[in-house]
Formats: sequence, C-alpha cells, structure tokens
Amino acid sequence: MTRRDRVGLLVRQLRSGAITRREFVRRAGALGLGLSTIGLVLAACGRGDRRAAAEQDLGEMERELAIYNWSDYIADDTIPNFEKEFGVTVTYDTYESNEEMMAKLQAGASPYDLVVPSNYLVPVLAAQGLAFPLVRTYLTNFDHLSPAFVNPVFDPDNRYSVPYQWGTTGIAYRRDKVPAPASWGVFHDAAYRGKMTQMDDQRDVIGAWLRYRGHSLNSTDPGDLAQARADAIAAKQNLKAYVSAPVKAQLISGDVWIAQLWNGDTFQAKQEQPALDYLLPAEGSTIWTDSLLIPRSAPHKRAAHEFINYVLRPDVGAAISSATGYGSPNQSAMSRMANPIPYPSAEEFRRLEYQRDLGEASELWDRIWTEIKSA
Ligand code: N2P
Repeated sequence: MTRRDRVGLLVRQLRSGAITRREFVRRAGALGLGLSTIGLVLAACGRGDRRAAAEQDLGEMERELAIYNWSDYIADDTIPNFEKEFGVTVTYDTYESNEEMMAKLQAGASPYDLVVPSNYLVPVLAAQGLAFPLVRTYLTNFDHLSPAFVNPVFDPDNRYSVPYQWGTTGIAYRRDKVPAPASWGVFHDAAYRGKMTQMDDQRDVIGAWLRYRGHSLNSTDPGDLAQARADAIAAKQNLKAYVSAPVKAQLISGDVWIAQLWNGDTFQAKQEQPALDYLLPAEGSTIWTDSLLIPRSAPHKRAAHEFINYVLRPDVGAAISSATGYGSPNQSAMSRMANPIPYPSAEEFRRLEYQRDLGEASELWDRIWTEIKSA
C-alpha cells in the first residue's frame, strides 16, 4: 500500500467509526501527517459528531466540579457564589503555564472538568481527542460575547472552547527605580543584574528573543532559534530567576525592578505598589486569548457547562476582569466595568502576534528551552 492509500484507509476507518479519533491522530501522525492536516480531517469528519452533540442531554447536574485554571485569574467570589447558587462543591487547582496544564492532561486520568488553554493549544487538544464538543443548548448566555471573539480561527464555531479572558505579555517595571525599558534588550543590561526576571515559560522567553531580532515569535527556523538561544543565555546571567505570576510579590517589595510579565498580573501588583508600570517592548510581543474548555475525560460535564454559562453572565464576567486586570471578551460585561481594558490600538496591534502551534518544531523548542534552563 502506498502512503496515500494508507491515509485514505485511515480516513475511511475514522468515518465508519472503526477507529477512535485519538487512534486516528496517533496513526496519522505515524504516517507523517502534520497536525493541521489531521485537524482538517477531524473537523470534516466531526460534523455528524456535532449534530449529535447539539442534541446531547448531559443529564442531571452533578454535585461536584473540578477546575484547573491559571493562578490569579478569577475574582474572589466567583467560585463561592457559584457553589452557593448551584449547590456544587468546586475543587480549584491552579497552574503557571500552558505546558504545566498540558502535561497533566496528556498524562491521562486527569480529574478536571474545565481547563483554560491559550488560543494555540485549543486545536492541539481537539486534534488529540482531548476536548469535549460543547453542547450549545446549555450555553444560553453565549450571545453576550463580542463578535470579535466568537468563531475564532483557532476553534471554528467555538466547537470546543469559550473565550475567558485575553491579554498581552510585556515588561513590568518599577518607575521609581529604572527608566522605562522599551526593548527586550534591557535583559542584557548588566546594570540591573539580579534585579530582573523573565517568565518561566518557553514560548514567552524564546518568543521575546525571536522578536528582539525581528523574527516571528512562532519561528521554527533553526538559525533564528540558535540566535534566540544565545540571546536568552546571555540575558540569563543578569536574571534573578525564571518566574511568571509569583514574581508579583518581588515587584511589590522591590527585590525585582524589571520583569517580563502579563498586563493583568502587573495591574494586580500595581494595586499594592503604585510605582509599577507596564509596557509593550518596541520589537513586539504576544497577545493571547485563553478559553474555557472541557476535557473529554471530564467526570462532571453538565456542571462544567453550567459554570461556563455562569461566567458568561455579564456581572460575573465583569467581576472577573475587574479583579484580574485582563480584557473581557464579553461585550455586555465591558459596559458594566468602570475601567474596561480596551482592545489594542492599531499601532499596538502592529507589534502583537498570536502564538501558533509549532508542530514538529516543538521538539527543537523543547530542547532549546532545556539548554537555556541548564546553561
Ligand atoms: C494569569 C495568567 C495569565 C494567563 N495569572 C496567560 N495566558
């Protein structure tokens, strides 16, 4: 059989239900099919699945719900209010990076009913058969979302995901200690040695150094990546640590003056330390949308839908974004907030880029990140 015949056979087996979607992904991958092609085949073969899902009855509301979210990414009363109103006990765990969350899900037997991946991971989770198709009939508040966030390229028709919050990666700095660091190059400045941090996140660290040299933060070019590795290692001697959200305490105390960080976490720290500011470096950076997604293995799918629908309420969405300092994709929520985060200006957008799945180059990125961390 030629490779083409083998692929054809696989697709027929998937269509007829002879193999599962997960098995299809595994075998298609072994035949050398790229993730985007696999995704297209799954999308085409998923239409029947979608019709079935639309009518799906998830049964009685469960009494429990397990949520796995980024740290500092919710309002204090979001969970207690949900528990009270719906009579559900929520287990709430947090993570610090997409990779940490993905590792848990891919290890299998995860107990979670909801996770919050960034845009580029939604198609990966779908292609790996790890995402449950949403039953839209439970999401009666869906229309509060801004059209700008509905039907995103990373998840056509919002089949698997509902946008939660969006934001950017930039530089948080102590205005009272240093001039505004307008370039990623500041991390090469020995004058601030020991007073700077970059995030504990391979996509954001390598991505920043790619942008620094004028490349896309999604580059898979080995030459670009070798240079980014060298730039990251040169910066490392000036860094106190690779740390993401937990750096807030050090920015507040003054142990750290300059930190690669997200806009909303900087906003949170600024409540306690007014001398903190945030900027997007001239060379550009990341914009992302994080979305609520139900893993296929979720034990409490009905309660998970109920929670998504609850977050889609304008008052709940507004409370979350007011607490976290991140942008809300919920149009009705925006109009209830005292200081909603405006969508980036055209000028800012020229410097912002969404991350994409790196496909086979993920291995090279992983290797480079390991080398940077151990350098
Ligand atoms: C909040 C984390 C922001 C999510 N602490 C980054 N995608």
